Amino acid sequence: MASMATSTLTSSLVSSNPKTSSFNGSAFSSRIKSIPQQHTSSTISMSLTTPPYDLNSFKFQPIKESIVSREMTRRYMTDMITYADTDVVVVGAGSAGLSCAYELSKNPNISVAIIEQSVSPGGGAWLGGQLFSAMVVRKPAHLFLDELEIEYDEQEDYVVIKHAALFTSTIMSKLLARPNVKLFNAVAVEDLIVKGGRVGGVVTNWALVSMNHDTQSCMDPNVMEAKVVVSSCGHDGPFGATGVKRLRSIGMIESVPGMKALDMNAAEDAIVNLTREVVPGMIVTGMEVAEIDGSPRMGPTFGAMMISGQKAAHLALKALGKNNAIDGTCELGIETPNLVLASAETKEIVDA
Ligand code: AHZ
Repeated sequence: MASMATSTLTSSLVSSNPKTSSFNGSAFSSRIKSIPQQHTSSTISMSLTTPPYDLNSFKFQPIKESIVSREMTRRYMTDMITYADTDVVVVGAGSAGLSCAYELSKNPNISVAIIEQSVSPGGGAWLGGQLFSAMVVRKPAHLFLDELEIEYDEQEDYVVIKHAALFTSTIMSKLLARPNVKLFNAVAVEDLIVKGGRVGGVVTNWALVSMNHDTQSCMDPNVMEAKVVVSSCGHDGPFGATGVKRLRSIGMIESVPGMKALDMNAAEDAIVNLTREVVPGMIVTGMEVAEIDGSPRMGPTFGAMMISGQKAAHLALKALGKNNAIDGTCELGIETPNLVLASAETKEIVDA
């Protein structure tokens, strides 16, 4: 697979001897330090009462400014090389995109690049609705919260997380710690790569450049090839529904009618049911689904974003020829490190 070739390239960059290279930074392997996933209350109180340093005479280790620059540049450029050809690109890091990327990242053999135009990933999921904090999630989507170990106030048919930011920060912290995931924030998807009727990746640019094309002479974009693209750009707005609007303008789908007026009950079921591979190589999830299908919006209930994201991940696994919950070849919520290819036929498409 091409991603294996790039991994080899990456590991040769990564393993370059810092003493003999011009980078003068630490080898990447030195940054990998295992951190316990869960703290018991006793370990937390211990670390609060016995810090390993003295606040009255605190002094940092010295550093050279150029090393800081090189550490950041080397890692980012290495990520760009690694993810120039990736398994799945997720466009948009809102609640749907993050849920999709989290589910996909459970398979350590799949590389996942998340592209988010904003500096701040999370989309609309930092608040519950309007400016209120609480996030309402209708059952049975609370099972996804159980998996993420997010606390909630349980009611008969729904649960309430005390602050939407608790969901967003928790899923992000678990997702971004995984070695097969890279978030490229402040980067916008401007276009799609389409070959032979199949979406084969995305065209990217720094978001600030994308927003200022009319003030620049031509500034060409970059590209990222992907075996599967998941579009989770949310509903219409300055950047919203980018994926499906582009599919319409290049004639790959007929229309983008836009989301209909609010109906929570109809909307959430519809979003999950309509989450699908809309054209070969491109899956749509979250509120972007409502744009393409003209289904209602749900307003401030977030369960459909999570489950639509999960479904998009399993559709992507299916397209990659991996075990998935759509075919019933793996279960939801289970990490499946030793996946086998589902069919020789899809393997041929994926490897080609
Ligand atoms: O910045 C966007 C946001 O973070 C990002 N995005 C959009 N276009 C992009 C592009 N390149 C890179 N071209 C792009 N990033 O996509 C993210 C979308 O997140 P969101 O929270 O807006 O959408 P979602 O579908 O994940 O969640 C929708 C939440 C809503 S909207 C709603 C209603 O209006 O009724 N109800 C809910 C629960």
